[in-house]
Amino acid sequence: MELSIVIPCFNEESRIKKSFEQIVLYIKNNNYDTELVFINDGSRDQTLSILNSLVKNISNNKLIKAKIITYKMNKGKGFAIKQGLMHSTKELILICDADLSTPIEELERLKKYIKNYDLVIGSRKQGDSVVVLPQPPMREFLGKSFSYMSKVILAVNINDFTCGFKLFKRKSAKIIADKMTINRWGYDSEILKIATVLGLKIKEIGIFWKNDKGTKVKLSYDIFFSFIDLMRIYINNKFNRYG
Ligand SMILES: Nc1nc2c(ncn2[C@@H]2O[C@H](COP(=O)(O)OP(=O)(O)O)[C@@H](O)[C@H]2O)c(=O)[nH]1
Ligand SMILES: [Mg+2]
Repeated sequence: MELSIVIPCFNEESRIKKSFEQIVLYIKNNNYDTELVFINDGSRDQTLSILNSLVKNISNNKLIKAKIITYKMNKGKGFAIKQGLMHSTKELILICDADLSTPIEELERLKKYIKNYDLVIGSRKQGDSVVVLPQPPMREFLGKSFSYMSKVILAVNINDFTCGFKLFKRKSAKIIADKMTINRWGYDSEILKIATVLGLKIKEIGIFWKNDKGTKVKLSYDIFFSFIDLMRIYINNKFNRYG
């Protein structure tokens, strides 16, 4: 299998090494021809130097290639994901969080469906989802409200919009990335709206998810702007910008 793994990183100095090692181990065990695409989104800690040395350590590995896209200003996860999708070159493209809240092995579940779909997304809201450590109650409530509003306002029939574990066929990743405009947290809903407007086939799959306490989401601020993003997506769609 040919695979790109896109990992957005913002101030991940304490989490990225462990996740990197887990991903490399998984790739070796499965013999996947893999490209790792790290986006260092204006981190203000040691993320970049840690990434540089991790990538250097695997530079002799035939199975794994890695690239780091880096810029000085923090632009947001949506912007970082867009860069990652645009710079990915393999047949299948996975986006996943740097904390591996969804363990990389869960790709095996998504992979089974990608042949028949354009986009297969991890979900914490399916019958067979396993959520070990839920998010704090307020965050979970706001997350659910956001998914519910995305579903109703954007008319997209998905239950969990914001799980950071999504698998794309290259072609769908490219057309979606080309149309993405949301730089911050509302980007998930935009991806799924674009996919729906373009008539791409989406499959939502239950995955294992374990909350990591080190979140960078600032509840009031980020959630407020996510709802503004939702309105922007709605308006973009009304003006036919995703078609
Ligand atoms: N590019 C980018 N990525 C971010 C930003 N904030 C968080 N992330 C990344 O998004 C992923 C999930 O972040 P996290 O803080 O764990 O969010 P949570 O799990 O939804 O609470 C991680 O890979 C982070 O590095 C940001 O401002 N820019
Ligand atoms: Mg997290």
